[in-house]
Amino acid sequence: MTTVYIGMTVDVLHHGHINVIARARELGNVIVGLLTDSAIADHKRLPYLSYEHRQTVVQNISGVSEVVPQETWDYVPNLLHYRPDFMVHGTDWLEGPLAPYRARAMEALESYGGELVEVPYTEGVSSHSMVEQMRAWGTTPDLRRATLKRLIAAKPISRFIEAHSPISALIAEHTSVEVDARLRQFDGFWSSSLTDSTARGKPDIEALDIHNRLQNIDDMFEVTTKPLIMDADTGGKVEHFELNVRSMERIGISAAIIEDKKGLKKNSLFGNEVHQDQESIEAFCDKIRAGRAARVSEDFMIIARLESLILEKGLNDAIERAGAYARAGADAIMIHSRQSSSDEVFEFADIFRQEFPYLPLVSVPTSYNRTSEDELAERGFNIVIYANHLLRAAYPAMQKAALSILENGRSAEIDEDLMGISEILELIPGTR
Ligand code: SPV
Ligand code: MG
Repeated sequence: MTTVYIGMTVDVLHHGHINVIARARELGNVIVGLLTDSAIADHKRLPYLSYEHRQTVVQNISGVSEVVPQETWDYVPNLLHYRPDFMVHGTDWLEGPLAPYRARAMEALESYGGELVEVPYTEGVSSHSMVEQMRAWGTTPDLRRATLKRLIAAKPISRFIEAHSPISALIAEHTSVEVDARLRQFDGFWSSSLTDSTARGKPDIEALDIHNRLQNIDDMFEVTTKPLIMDADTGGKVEHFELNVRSMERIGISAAIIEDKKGLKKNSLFGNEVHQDQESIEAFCDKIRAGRAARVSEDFMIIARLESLILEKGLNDAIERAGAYARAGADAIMIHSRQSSSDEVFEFADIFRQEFPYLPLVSVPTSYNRTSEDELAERGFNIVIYANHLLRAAYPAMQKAALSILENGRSAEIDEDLMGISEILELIPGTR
């Protein structure tokens, strides 16, 4: 029986997909190579629907004989594996970023005598614009919360950045650059205790009430769709942490990171320059277990943060604690450091990975900022958090404008450094 291969993502099913499938069906038995989350994650945002959900949809389209995973953006591995008689694709790949993939697919088909059939691109319908429209409508707490685990499964390293207000969250949501024909974006937000407190003029000592923190996050959630990891400081008293886990889950937060300190917490980047106490291993394990028991959804992650290197307790202490926290059920481990080199966190990761090859590892390279994401991924880190950068960018810019207006007695001198009036008027849809 003649076989026909189509590679597809199918996040939003539309008649363009059906046109391609109908053409393929005329040629033979249709095998749909459905792109997996990890095949997609390297090139653009994860689809709304998980692989399993998309698979259910495609399997039930008439004319489709079989759905198989396409694990790579490139069609070649599946073409050489299934050796279909035909491959069908829309003409949208004749030029632009997909053109090299077309050339590679043609070469693979030629190598065993397969044939390429191209279907005119269906005008007036684009998955991309439909997905953008859906994103503008928003998301649900359940979908958003589950995205973190999907990202960890799909990407070598997921990229989170601090957001402390809706406007900073919009920057984190929408900023993207194209690098090597791939769209590079932030995968989600970090709600930092430092920047959340600082933006409200309060010290970073757990002085902001949790409901203030959650209201702030909910305001960001009003206008965005990406997942958020919350810096939950020490988690507070166990009984309070249990209640707070429920509150975090309910609004759609994906993870709480709690640090193994006790008493009055100070910011980690002070290290031992200020007095800070580390929690006992037993007490912190109890808190991890309590948080896990309190959560309603398996998608919500309790992440244990180690302060051993911050407090100069040494690598052995960090390793001992990491093992204990992992065995207590932590869903991931964050190792913090204030060194300017990543040597100590890399050493930690090497040892940790011997016992725990798969438990996700989180890094916060604020001080060791020359270490790249690729290096972190290579050494076994799954998440990188840029913990304070948007507020640190905003403050000096605002201060410069304030100073210039005072110095000059007018605003003309600073104007060219500012966003234009028409730009700010167009920034938020619906303003006009
Ligand atoms: C934060 O962003 O508040 C953190 C990370 O906890 S750090 O400031 O480095 O301690
Ligand atoms: Mg903090």
